[in-house]
Amino acid sequence: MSENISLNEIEKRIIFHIDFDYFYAQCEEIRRPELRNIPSVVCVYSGREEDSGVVSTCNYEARKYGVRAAMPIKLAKSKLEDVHSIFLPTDMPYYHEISSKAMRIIQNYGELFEQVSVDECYMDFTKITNSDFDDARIFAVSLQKSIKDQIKLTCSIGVAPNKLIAKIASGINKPNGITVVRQEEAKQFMSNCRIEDIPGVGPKTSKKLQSLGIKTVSDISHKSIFELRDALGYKIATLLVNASNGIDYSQIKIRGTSKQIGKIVTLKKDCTSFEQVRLIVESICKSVFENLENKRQAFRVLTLILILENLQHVSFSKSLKLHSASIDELNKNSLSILNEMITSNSISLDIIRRIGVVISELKDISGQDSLLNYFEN
Ligand code: DGT
Ligand code: CA
Ligand code: CA
Repeated sequence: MSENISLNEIEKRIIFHIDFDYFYAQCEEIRRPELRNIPSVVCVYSGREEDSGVVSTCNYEARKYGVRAAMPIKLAKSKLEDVHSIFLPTDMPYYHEISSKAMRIIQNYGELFEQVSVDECYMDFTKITNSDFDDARIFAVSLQKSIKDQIKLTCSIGVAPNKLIAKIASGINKPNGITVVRQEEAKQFMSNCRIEDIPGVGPKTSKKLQSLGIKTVSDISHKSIFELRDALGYKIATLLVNASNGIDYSQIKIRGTSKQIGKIVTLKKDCTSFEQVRLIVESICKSVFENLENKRQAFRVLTLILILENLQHVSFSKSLKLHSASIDELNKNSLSILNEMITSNSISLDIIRRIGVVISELKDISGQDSLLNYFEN
């Protein structure tokens, strides 16, 4: 999880973009399941007159009648005048609560995580899948299922070699869809997109491109950055030429407390005793701890991840009372969490395929003489 990754590593990445379906309207359905089969519309009322304001979002039932985000409420009502439908005001604190729960489930998968809005995030699944797109698809299914089972929320997932394509891909099979675009399909995938599908391309850029005779993503891919630079500026020209070739170097931006250090290993052979599992966990902890020591940091939250034979994913997190930079504490807690996970889920040791340890809520330890046994005051 170093900051400077090589080109080779960039090419092997597997990035997920996860976008919750018809988010505010779905949140309303979660607490009022009777809304599920009727068109429901969540609105921002301006308060001037009874129906003044705009549609914030609506469920897919309402979309069948042509209702869309940003549409005046009056127009939406006229589209739904012959059907039984429901119009509701937004309840942001409640949507944020659902969002936090879902984001926590996603983060528990234990890799690099970046939340971009209340209903969207990116996650790097390179390590956990060993850069294998078939495994990634199974993970996407499992992730969708975890969120659905735990909070009844559906989402759509784009799986791709970079953030740009993952973002576009998540919008393709909505709702509850998964779209996988492999590295070798990236350029072809982009050539099937419209220029406006590229995030960051607005009507202004679109117009400028038109005036240069550029109408499709494919047209852009035949240009050089140099040719587009004068009309669009270096930054946008670079973004567009790269994007049209299926390339995007941007990295997952880890913010604040979501910074974490983790390692997941694939077991070379089936484990038959807890002793074997213990040795593996201790060696993972050793490597994670070395990383922590190098960064001169302490951790507070510890997550154990088990990936089973069928790629089912079991994880459990524990928050320590105080920050710690002790390898003994890391070992001791990892083993007790693991023991608890195995027993409470009745997991037979021989079906464990991968084991991961992730520490998070990291904190710098500056001016400490010894990193060992460091505790926050
Ligand atoms: P989708 O297409 O299934 O992802 O549907 P949404 O509703 O999740 O659409 P998205 O992802 O573009 O937006 C996420 C939330 O942001 C959405 O539930 C409500 C809010 N939102 C989106 N567009 C607008 C808008 O034009 N005005 C307002 N006030 N809120 C919006
Ligand atoms: Ca959404
Ligand atoms: Ca969104």
